[in-house]
Amino acid sequence: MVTTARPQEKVKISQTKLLINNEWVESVSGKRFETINPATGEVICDVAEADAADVEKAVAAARKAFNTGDWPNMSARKRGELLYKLADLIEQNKEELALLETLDNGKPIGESMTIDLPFAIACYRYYAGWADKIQGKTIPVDGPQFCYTRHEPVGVVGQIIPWNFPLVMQAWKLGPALATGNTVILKTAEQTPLSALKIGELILEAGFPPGVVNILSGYGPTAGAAIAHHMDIDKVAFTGSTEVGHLIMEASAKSNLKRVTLELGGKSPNIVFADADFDAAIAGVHLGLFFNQGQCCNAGSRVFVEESCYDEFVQKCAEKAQQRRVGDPFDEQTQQGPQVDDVQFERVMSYIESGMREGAKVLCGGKRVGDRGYFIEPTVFADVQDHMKIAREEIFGPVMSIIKFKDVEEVIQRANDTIYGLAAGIWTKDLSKAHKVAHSVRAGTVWVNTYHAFDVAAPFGGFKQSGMGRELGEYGLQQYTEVKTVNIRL
Ligand code: TXE
Repeated sequence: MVTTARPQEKVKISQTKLLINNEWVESVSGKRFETINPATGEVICDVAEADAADVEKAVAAARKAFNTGDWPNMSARKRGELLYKLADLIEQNKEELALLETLDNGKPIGESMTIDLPFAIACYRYYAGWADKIQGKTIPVDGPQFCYTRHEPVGVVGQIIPWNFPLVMQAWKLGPALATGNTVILKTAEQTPLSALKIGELILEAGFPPGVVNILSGYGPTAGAAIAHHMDIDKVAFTGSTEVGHLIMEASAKSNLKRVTLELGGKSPNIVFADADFDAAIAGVHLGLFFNQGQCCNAGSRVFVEESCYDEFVQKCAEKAQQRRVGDPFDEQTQQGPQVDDVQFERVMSYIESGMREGAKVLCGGKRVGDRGYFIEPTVFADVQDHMKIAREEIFGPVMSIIKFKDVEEVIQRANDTIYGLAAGIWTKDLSKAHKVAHSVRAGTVWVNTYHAFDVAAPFGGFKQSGMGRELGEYGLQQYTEVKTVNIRL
């Protein structure tokens, strides 16, 4: 049952303009676009719509701030203090931000409050701590020479983020970029511009100098493409679809060879061996797929289950999915809200139809919930075959595909038979087996007897077409610095 949300009554929207050079401005074109509440399909408000002309203005501000403003002269420790201050301000405004996030994205308020906000805050604090610890090396070269390296900021950075974790993605991008001394043009996803604008207000309140952070709401083919093609942007960091990831690389190649980091799609295997803790595996597989309405790049979307426990496991998965509480994201009991928009809703429904057409067995779900908003029943397919579309393509919705396997070697080979390589899960009590599979799966993160276990200190990113580069942790910093070698004849 979907109850009607009355979110507008609870949420304050204080900002809808673009943030350029520490000023809130309308777009050059004067255009605005609507952002929709996915729980109802109603318009929340409209926001200024950036395109190439606004990107131009933002790049000029970011370039000035990088070359001549207060930013390059600021001590690294002071940069860290600004990031700590921003984290504190986010914490003070936690509830307002969580409400905005739930309104614009549709994720359950309980998750916005206990997962997204704490994770974003932790990320700013983590990178605040790194700001004055970015160090090069002294290198023992031959001859009477003194050689050392400096890790200098890359420069003006364009960051393009998706809608599935708007605040968290903003933190993953801004935290390391600012800690290392870059200036930023951040473009949010057109589905979810609101929480980032509130962060913009807090960035001003914290006291970041003009031009250091510029925030643009806008569409991909206009504002996003202008960033990717810009001749004066030194690096672009992108999170989104693999399809657009290809376009970003191409734009870099055709423009100024700007540095590119990509965090893209996935079709991650979550492998359950018969010797696993059965209940823990059921819970882990459920969370691995259904968390965040299934809208996770690292979702465990191919559930491989060993033959000897397959029938019982499949039945328990369906029972658990049926118990999932779908509904008003502002209700604290809700576990699953709507998909983010009509496009994603249609896309997920078409994958469900394709699974049925190709002969997978629907154990539960498969239909829309209610008659307004973009809610989909938690859906479980069993007897999925490797060649089926639902086993090969990223669905990005609450649709679990369960696949049977016989032994370790076979499942490793099948788990790796994908263009993606973002994450993997393994459920077993056998330590040797866990290590063997963990080392054999071609994925950027492997979780053993857990799933979605993120930490700001642990790197995350993809093998193969799931991306390039790593975010989070110390590894994430490397993507935001250039190494300079200084060699002095003594
Ligand atoms: O992604 P897009 P969409 C996957 C998921 C989903 C599918 C499509 O499978 O169903 O992608 O989602 C900007 N130049 N992921 O259409 O288009 C866009 O404005 C520059 C996985 O939302 O890739 C937004 O800011 N930028 C994923 C961002 O790219 C462009 C998260 C993501 O949008 C652009 C989201 C262009 N030509 C979707 N076109 C993950 N890895 O977590 C679009 N954008």
